[in-house]
Amino acid sequence: MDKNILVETANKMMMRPKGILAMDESSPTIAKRLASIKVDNNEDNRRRYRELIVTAPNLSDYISGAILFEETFDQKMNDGTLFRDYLASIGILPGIKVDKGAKDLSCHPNEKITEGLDGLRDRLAAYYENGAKFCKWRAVITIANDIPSDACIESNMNALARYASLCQENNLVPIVEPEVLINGTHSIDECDKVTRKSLSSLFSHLKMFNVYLPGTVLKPSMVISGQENDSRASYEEVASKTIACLRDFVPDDTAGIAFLSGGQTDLEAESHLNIMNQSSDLPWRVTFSYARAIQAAALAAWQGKDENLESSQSILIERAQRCSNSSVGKL
Ligand code: 5MM
Repeated sequence: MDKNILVETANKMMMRPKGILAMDESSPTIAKRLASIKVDNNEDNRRRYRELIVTAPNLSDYISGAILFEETFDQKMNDGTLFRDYLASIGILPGIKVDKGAKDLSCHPNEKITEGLDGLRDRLAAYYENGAKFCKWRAVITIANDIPSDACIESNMNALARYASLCQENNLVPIVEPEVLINGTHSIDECDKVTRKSLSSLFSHLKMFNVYLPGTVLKPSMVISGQENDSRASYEEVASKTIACLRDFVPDDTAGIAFLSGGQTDLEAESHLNIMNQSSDLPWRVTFSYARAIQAAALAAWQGKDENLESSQSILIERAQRCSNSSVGKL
């Protein structure tokens, strides 16, 4: 592990006023996204859509790094350039999602465990060799009756720590993503409790595995009411409870925080981030690593048609710019 390389990469990822673009939808997820616009889910259409994203004019003004799915990491654009090389050429760090997805947790109905540790060391060495600068692994925590269980939280946080230490051994910055899902009727206080328990467990596992925090980026969900809750908390309450929770569990020397949007509307995702960044004394950089809150409107505008390419790219850039402004509290 070379700490200087890790810190240099992490600092570039957290550069103001930028954030990280998540475009690493796995095969089942990209299938849903393309189905939503009635476009066939084949390799060429996945390439066309992702090429639309990375070639949006001036993307690198707002985006420091892009998380790719492994297919995209090894894929060529229409002119034969590898996506990963193109991103590097425009000043966007290429990263890769390395988990193998959230699978059913044995004997724990409705709970998931993220898989992908077997063989990970060799895969990481190859990704680094091929130009990846950082990686991502997502753990999923569901709030419902009697869940999450300790088994779900502990096993997922242990896997995140094992993944993070393997990344750092290969000079790749790990993005650790413990997502407490927004789905459900739970209150913001229930979300707060579960997020606290998850972050407490995560940072104790990271410590146990000697993960170097200045070379680690946290990608958390916000502390927020469930999507089906009848009286959802205000933007101000989400922002203040999220920051209070992070202050209690995230050590100051962590490289930075880049939120997922998790099904929030575009307006919610940008407003929450903007309010959080209006406090001047945060110990870490707090930015975004959104997928849907940057891509959704552009995807809907594209509809798989070349004639919609430019208008779709303008929408994508507007979303990226608004998220960038929020990441410095200037929306
Ligand atoms: C883009 O989606 C990522 C991969 O998820 P799947 O394995 O389910 O396909 C996901 O980890 C994403 O990076 C984050 O959730 C951020 O995306 P949102 O849409 O929540 O901002």
